[in-house]
Amino acid sequence: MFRTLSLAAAAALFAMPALACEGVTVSDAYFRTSGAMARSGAAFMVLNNAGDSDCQLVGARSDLSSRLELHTHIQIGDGIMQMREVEEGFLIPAHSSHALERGADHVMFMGLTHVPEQGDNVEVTLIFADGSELPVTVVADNERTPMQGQMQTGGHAMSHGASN
Ligand SMILES: [Cu+2]
Repeated sequence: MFRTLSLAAAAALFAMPALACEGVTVSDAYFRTSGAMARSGAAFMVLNNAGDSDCQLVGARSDLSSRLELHTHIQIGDGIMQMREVEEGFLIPAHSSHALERGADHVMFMGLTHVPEQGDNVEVTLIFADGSELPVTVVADNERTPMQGQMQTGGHAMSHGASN
């Protein structure tokens, strides 16, 4: 009887919607410190999903901070942007990508154990909803402008970049 129940439970687990993340890779990753005392920082990157299933990024960890959060920026009126934690994380659709970029979604490092120098490598482990993890190396680059890399549209991202 007990065994039958266990098998049923196992079957139910496998029947859950698949959110496989094995096809996910990261490109264009960099890290910026923020604030005069550089107490915090943020990582930006493009998450590419070559797989057949959607994937959800739900968290991250790093030796550089004991508290990493997934954040986004929202408009609170008059062109003012504010950071908010996104507890459900970020969707990376199958055969598509999701950009973490200045003035939008990012991985927030609250309270740094030390301040990385320009060009230093920051090791971050991304955690996905399917339980898998992806270690990525993010280069500290405080000199990078928001318009470098992927995003080439509009000028608004410029004014919000300073908060990160
Ligand atoms: Cu943030």
